[in-house]
Amino acid sequence: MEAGLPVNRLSRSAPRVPVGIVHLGLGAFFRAHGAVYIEEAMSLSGGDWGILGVSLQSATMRDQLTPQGGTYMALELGPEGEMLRHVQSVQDVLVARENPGAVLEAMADPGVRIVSLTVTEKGYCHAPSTGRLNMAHPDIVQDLAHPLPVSAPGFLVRALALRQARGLAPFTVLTCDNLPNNGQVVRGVVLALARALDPDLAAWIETEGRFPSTMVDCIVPATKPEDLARLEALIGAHDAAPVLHEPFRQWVVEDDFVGGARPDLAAVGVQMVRDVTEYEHMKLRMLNGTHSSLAYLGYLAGHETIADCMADPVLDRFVQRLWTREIIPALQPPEGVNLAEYADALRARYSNPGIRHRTWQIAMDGSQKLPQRILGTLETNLGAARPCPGLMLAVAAWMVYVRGTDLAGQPIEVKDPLAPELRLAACSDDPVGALLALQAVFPQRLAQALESPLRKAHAALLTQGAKAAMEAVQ
Ligand code: CS2
Repeated sequence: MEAGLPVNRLSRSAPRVPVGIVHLGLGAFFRAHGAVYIEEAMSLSGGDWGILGVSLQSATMRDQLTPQGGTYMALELGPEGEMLRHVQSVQDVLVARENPGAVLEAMADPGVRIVSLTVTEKGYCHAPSTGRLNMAHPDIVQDLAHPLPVSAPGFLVRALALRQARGLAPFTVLTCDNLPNNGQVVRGVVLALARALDPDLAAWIETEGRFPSTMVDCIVPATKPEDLARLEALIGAHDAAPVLHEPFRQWVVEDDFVGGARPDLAAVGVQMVRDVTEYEHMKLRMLNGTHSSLAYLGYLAGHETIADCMADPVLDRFVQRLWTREIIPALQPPEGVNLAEYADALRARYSNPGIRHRTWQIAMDGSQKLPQRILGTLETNLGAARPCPGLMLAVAAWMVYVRGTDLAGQPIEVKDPLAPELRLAACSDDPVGALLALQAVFPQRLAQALESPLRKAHAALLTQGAKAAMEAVQ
């Protein structure tokens, strides 16, 4: 581009498609993953599966995407090169906080047959240690009292109520968040809220509703300001909301949709299965479990990104040891999957230098992530009397991280819905004991068993520092 010339804005080139899917939580992950698969499925097999994106809180995405006709660029960053795609499956964007009524009407539209979600772990308003709806959550308290909701469970329940009242079939609820048994979790929170509002509605959802579980995978770091300039140089137009992602992607979906209505996902490589549990466990424990371990330990060791962690031989060895000695032995592989090969592939994915995935970003919301990513593996290993000093060190690193100061005394910006409680506990005279007492994170039975090894790991971190403590793990 010559300096001084006005830069065009990215605009829609493909015709609009009728909306069949409302998606709650229009973040970078869904735009790089589900929205692309759905677009590919429509172009191969047709179907009215246009997406209406909904941001629950912020207007930013709507403000960025609307002038571009809902479209954006997805830039794939591979070790062998880059690939660009102009994604056009999102037709329109609404902001729930500004106009909850319009979102409910959209969800109740007869053409809509799927409501998908990426609202992050905390968006389900559940207790991470039990998976059950937290009735005392401020958003749930408000959604019980007011017909216009603010929470994701609130929108699902009120929209399903409209559909029931209008004699329509329910939509399929397709959760794409990194929770174990994510379909069961969302079904549980929806039914709990519906029961509290209207038992007839709850009974209808229980029999007619469908909540397939899914396993989703693609590494999509938050888009950074420098990425916008890079995209502009590549395409010669301004895209306010591009997404950057790795080449690898996987989507495993339980094939259980209301009336069988869904895009032809199998045609574009989505694995349609009867039961997703083993895939979910594998991915949450092997990928997300080591991601979180590297996030806390890597941050404390001074590493900015996952790729930086992998370039450090101490962390590279440490993460391989986590897979082979602690995580794989506690897993049942999905049929036909070799977990050692899966670990090798993860190692290569983490090392991709094109992907600048910050440890700080992954460290966010640890209270919502630890149970399914790490504590489940610890529990299985404790039951089998298998020591797991590496994962203990990772949990201990989280305990240091959430106090809000690193090992050199520098401040950390801790993002977590429980941040104030975590900080109080982590800064008390007995940080390990006080954090283990948080039952929303640690089930009581597990807290007891974890106490002594965690005290040891925590002390090792404080006295030796992160890298020496990782090196000492045998
Ligand atoms: C990451 C995930 O931010 C995080 O917590 O662990 O977003 C991870 O990149 C994806 O689950 C990969 O599929």
